[in-house]
Amino acid sequence: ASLVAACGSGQVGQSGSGDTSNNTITSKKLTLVPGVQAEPFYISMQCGAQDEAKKLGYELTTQAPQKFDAAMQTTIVNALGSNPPAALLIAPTDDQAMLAPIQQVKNRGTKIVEVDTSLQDKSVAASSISSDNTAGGKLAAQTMAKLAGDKPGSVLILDTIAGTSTTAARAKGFEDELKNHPNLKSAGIQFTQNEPDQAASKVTAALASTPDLIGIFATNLNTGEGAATGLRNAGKIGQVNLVGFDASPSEVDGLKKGEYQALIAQDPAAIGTQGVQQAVAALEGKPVTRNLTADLHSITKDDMDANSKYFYKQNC
Ligand code: T6T
Repeated sequence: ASLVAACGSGQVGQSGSGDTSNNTITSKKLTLVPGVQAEPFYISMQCGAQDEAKKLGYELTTQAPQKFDAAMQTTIVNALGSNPPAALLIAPTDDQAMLAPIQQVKNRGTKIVEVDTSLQDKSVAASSISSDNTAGGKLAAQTMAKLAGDKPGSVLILDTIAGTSTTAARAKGFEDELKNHPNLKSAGIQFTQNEPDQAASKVTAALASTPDLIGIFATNLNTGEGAATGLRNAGKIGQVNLVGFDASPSEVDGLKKGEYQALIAQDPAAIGTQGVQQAVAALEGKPVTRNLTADLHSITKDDMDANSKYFYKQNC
């Protein structure tokens, strides 16, 4: 586990754990635990969260696991125990395995806000902020159908790791929407462990086993980067439509080069901003909204210049 320093500042003072009498810690300390370190989606989220925390007079630190991995994230969450923050903003890497460690932090008086991913158990967080991932999957399928025109063919879905709430919802939204486009057949969902190399191998295998493969839906930036590699290796760039999720610098570069035909961009900075707002509302006894959704945007090469505000950042 390591501290993400990409966005600078955000160091906390040694404020004590505060008064836990009415089960709320009264320090001004917020901690953000993203899914993984040094990734443009979470860096952009951190930038939004840090700015908002500063504006509202709170101190936000970020501690991110080296990999998108529940065991690594658990170690970080458990280590908060000795000096728990007033609120924890977290993107749970597993919708079940992260329940016990997060619940333990909550039991010590910390308010819990889910950002991006969420737990299956909806009783733990005070608020959850994410994209409407099911709608994002549907939007990806509609985009894919438009790209394919009337041409019939099969479409492969690349998911990340079982238990990731966001990408599971995107895959389901995509498959459900495919039913409205009878020309397109699902070639199934493949898990990639969120590793670009595995995504590339799954694409190589699908090209061999599915001669009518017409499109690939990559449910996040790592699956997208791997899919682009797989298509490049097979000389199939532009012949098989690649619709990706997210808008990392490398995906945006791929869109420009024609490796991707479309990207569904999230607004991670808004997720971070709203996460802090809800955490502070919970701490200050103000009304809290249980579920908030951030906007999504489908971007193609033709409109990418007009949509550059949705591209993710490498640093704040
Ligand atoms: O797509 C984002 C995030 O929404 C998802 O939960 C995990 O993957 C990303 O971080 C991109 O890699």
